[in-house]
Formats: sequence, C-alpha cells, structure tokens
Amino acid sequence: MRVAIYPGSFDPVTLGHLDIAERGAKVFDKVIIAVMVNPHKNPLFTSEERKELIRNAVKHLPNVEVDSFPGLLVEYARDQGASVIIKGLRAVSDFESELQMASLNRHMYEAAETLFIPTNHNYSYLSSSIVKEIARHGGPIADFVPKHVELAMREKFSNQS
Ligand code: COD
Repeated sequence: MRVAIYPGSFDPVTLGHLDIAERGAKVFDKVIIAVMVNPHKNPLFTSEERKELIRNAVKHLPNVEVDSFPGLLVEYARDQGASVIIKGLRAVSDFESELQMASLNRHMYEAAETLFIPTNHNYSYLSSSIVKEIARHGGPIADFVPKHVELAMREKFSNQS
C-alpha cells in the first residue's frame, strides 16, 4: 500500500491545500494530512481545531485521513510507513524553502521521497496567512476557503475583538 503524508500548518486549510490533497489522493492508496508544527508561525487555530476543519473538508475523500504530530516530520513518516511526502508548490519562492526541507528530510530518512505537486493556477496566490489577514479586517474570503472554515474564522476574529 502506497502511503503519502501531506504535512503543513493548515492554519486554516484553504482551497489551495484541498486541491493538492485531492490530487494526491488520486495517486496514492492512502494520504494522511498531517497538522505539524512550523516553528516560524504562530497559529490562530489549535491543532485540534485545524484537524476538525480539515476533516470536515475531506469527508468526500475515502482514502484521506487527518492527523497531527508535534515532532519531526520524518519520525511521523517512518511511524506511518509512508514512502512519500507531498508538498504543494506555488512559486519559485516556495521552491527554495521546500527544496531545503526535502533535502534535509531525505538526509534524515532516506526512504521518504518528496513529491512536489504544482498549484492549481486558480489558487496560486492563496496562503493561509493572506486569508487570515483579509478575514481579520472583515474582508471577503468565501472564494478562498470552504464555508465552514469561513465561519470558524469569522467566529475566531469576532472573539478576539
Ligand atoms: N496551492 C498549492 N499548495 C499550497 C497552497 C496553494 N495555494 N498553499 C499552501 N500550499 C502547500 C505548501 O506549499 C505546503 O507544501 C503545504 O501546502 C502546507 O502549507 P502550510 O503553509 O499550511 O504549511 P507550512 O509550509 O507551514 O508547513 C511546514 C511544515 C509544518 C511541513 C514544516 O515546518 C515541518 O515539517 N514541521 C515539522 C517539524 C520538522 O520536521 N522540521 C524539519 C523540516 S526539515
């Protein structure tokens, strides 16, 4: 069974993330979307909240599971018997940091190959950070995230103000 991990912060999950998950699910027997810790980011949603938002968004994908892990991605990949790490690529700016992570991950765990899936051009400009920035100011985000994620963001920001 070919198992792939699709890791990220997913704070929150966007239509760009979901497009990558759907396309990954067509290639692998099982895809695990793993909510991980990016030490450079200060999350808006807890890990549990992010998992729940993703679960709601991938209900239509029977071979996709959602999980979280607080440690190293390669440790998680090894535990899960995953041979592939899926990453989405939006622009050259993504490539630089993703290439660095792919090389380090392979150095730490040779069995894991990173597979880059190019963004759907409809979502190439999308990031969780930019969606949060728009939502924080009450701007329109319906084209960028599923409805339940939009509602969760509205609630989060209304509680913060
Ligand atoms: N279109 C296509 N792909 C997209 C889009 C979009 N619009 N938006 C995001 N993506 C891709 C990203 O390129 C990425 O591949 C993935 O979706 C997740 O994105 P984010 O922003 O939610 O997640 P990141 O980039 O913060 O995730 C970084 C990790 C959490 C994966 C990384 O920090 C990590 O592996 N942490 C665990 C600790 C570890 O092992 N560190 C050592 C790494 S060498």
